[in-house]
Amino acid sequence: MLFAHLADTHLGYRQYNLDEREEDFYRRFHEAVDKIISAECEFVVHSGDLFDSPRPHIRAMLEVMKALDRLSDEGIKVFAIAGNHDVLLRRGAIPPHRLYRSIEFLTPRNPSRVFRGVYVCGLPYHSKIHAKALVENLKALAEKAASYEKRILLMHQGIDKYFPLEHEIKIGDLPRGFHYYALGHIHKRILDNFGEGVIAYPGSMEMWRIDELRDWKTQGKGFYIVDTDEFSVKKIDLKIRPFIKAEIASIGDIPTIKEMISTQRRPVVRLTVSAEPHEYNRLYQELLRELSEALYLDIHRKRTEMEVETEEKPISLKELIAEAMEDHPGSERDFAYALFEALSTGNIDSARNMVREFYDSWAPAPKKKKESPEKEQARLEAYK
Ligand SMILES: [Mn+2]
Repeated sequence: MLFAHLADTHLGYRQYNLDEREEDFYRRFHEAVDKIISAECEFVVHSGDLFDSPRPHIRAMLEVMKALDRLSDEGIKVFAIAGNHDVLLRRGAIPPHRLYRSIEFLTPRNPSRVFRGVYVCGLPYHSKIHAKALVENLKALAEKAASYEKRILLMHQGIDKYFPLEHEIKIGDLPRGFHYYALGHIHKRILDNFGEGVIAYPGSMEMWRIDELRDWKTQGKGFYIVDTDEFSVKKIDLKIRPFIKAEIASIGDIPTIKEMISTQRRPVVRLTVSAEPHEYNRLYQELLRELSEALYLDIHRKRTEMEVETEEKPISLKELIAEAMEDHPGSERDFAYALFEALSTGNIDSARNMVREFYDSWAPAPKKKKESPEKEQARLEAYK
C-alpha cells in the first residue's frame, strides 16, 4: 500500500507581496495532489504547516478544500497534525484544519487512528518549553503502537541531529519502534535511518526562504511516496519557481545575469551588489532596467570590509539570559527567553498564555465548575 508524505506547504504565503508567489504555493500543492492520485496512493500524511498562518485567508482555505475534495473523490484519506505556523500557541486555540471534515486531525487528546491495519499517530508542534511533555507523550504512543504491525508517527519538530541551532528535542528522546517518522518543520529534504525505521523530512514544496536555495539545488523540492511493505521511500520532485542568487560588482556583470534569467521561467533573482557606495545607485537603476524579465529582483548592497569590521557584535540575548539564570533549570531559561521575546515584540496575548501554560505545568489546574443543564440551556437560548 502506498501513501504520500507532505509537510510545510505554507499555503497562503505571499512572498514579496506578489500574486504570483502566492499562486506558486497553491500550484505546487495541486500538482502534488495530481501525482498522489496518479500514483494510486491510499492515504496522505501531512506533518504540519499546511497553512502559513493560523488564520489563513479564504483563498488559502478554499484551495485546501478543492484539494481535499479531489482526494476524497478518489477515496484517499488524509491525516494531519498542526505545525508552528498553523496553530496559535495557546490553550483552546482551534487550528484551521478543524474546518475540514475529511482531515483526520491528530491531536494530543485523540492522537491515533488505525487505517487498514496501519497505526497512524501524531502530535502537534511543541515549543521547547513543552519538550518534556512531548517526549512523555511520544513514549506512551510508542507503547500503544507496539501491538500493530505497521506504525507511522507524525511530528512537527526540529531534532538536534539535523537542526543543531534551533531544535526542541534530541534524537535520543525519540522512541524507537516506528517504521516511519513523518516529520515536518525543517524545510530541507532529509532521509535517515533510525532503529528499524526511517526518519523523513520531505521539506517545503516551494522556496519559502532564500536559505533553502542550496538544498533545492542539490536535492530538489517536493514530497515523498512511501510503500508500507518495506517502508521504502521515493522522492517525488516538483518543479518550483526558479531562484537565482548572484553577486554583482559592476555594470559589466549584468549580461551574465541577464543570460541566466533568459534561460529560466521568470525567476526570482537575489543580488548582492558589491560596488563602491557612490556607484551603487546608478548600478541599482541599471539592474532594474536590464533585468526586468525576472519575476522579482531582491537587491542588497554588500557591506564593505570597513562596515563589517566596525560593526558591533550583536549581543546574544539567549546567552545573556542563560548567564543570568545559570542556577535555573533549562526549561526555566527557555521560558524566560521565550517570554522576553514575546513581550518585546508586543505579543501580549502569547506572553500571557505562555505564563499560564508554564505555571500550569507544575501547579494543578483549578477544577472547572460544571455548568448546570439549566444554565447551559439558558446560554444556548441567548444565541437564538
Ligand atoms: Mn514550516
